[in-house]
Amino acid sequence: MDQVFIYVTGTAGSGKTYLTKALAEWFDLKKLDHYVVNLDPGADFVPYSADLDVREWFTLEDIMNRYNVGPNGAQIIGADLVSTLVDDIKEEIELSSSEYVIIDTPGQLELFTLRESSRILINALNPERSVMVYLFDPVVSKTPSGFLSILFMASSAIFRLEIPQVLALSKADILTEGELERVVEWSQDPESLYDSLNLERKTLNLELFLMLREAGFFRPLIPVSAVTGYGIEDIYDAIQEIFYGGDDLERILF
Ligand SMILES: Nc1nc2c(ncn2[C@@H]2O[C@H](COP(=O)(O)OP(=O)(O)OP(=O)(O)O)[C@@H](O)[C@H]2O)c(=O)[nH]1
Ligand SMILES: [Mg+2]
Repeated sequence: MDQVFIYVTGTAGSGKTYLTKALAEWFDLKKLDHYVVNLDPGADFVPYSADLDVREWFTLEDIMNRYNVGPNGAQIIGADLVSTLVDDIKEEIELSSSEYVIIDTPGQLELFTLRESSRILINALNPERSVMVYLFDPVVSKTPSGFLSILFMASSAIFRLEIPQVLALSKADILTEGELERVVEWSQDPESLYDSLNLERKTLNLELFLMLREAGFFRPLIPVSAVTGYGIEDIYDAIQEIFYGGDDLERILF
């Protein structure tokens, strides 16, 4: 049986770690065998029990001391060091034989989406059976230009990692019902976003909008809350749809 690798990604503080916990709890509840990986060497605390934790090899502090760099430099070195551990990581995960592997990625999005080490890891584990859940920060997403910027970042992650993506609106519990509906509508009906952007009167935004729409980057956002558990099952369903729904992966990746 092929394992499914779920990479939880998104900008700093968007809720990756708590979504990882919520997904793991949901899999527990449904008695679905799963394995949880923390790839963030800078995490002070993780609220789930990690089956594999990069901090077993090194922490951000170790790197700062050893290479005499600050926290940002250490994050970059940490991301690159992960690529040297790929064989160990792969071996441990394969030993588990869990069907689902949930991977919590480092704080800053660009560390995971832009560095070559992520590609090395994804390719070593199984690029054909990988999906990224991309979290939209709710506070940024509730303005039209904020939404567009995040969609742009999510789209750039597809270019870099070349794996299918499930878009989720995190911390849905902190938005009002009206805000939630509006943001979800923007993702489902690009014209409604165009109208909202038009009110902001920023030409560059409209250009970016047209480019993303033409390229087919608009996909429905799944609202989720790691606090209430809302939407977690929808994420699972979307992942199932990608791997078992009979859709051609080429089509999902354009
Ligand atoms: N209200 C609410 N708060 C949340 C939710 N998910 C996460 N948070 C809070 O948001 C903050 C950041 O959540 P994390 O899960 O640590 O975010 P992250 O993306 O892993 O953060 P970094 O790894 O530091 O980039 C924490 O204080 C969480 O308690 C949610 O669904 N609802
Ligand atoms: Mg985190």
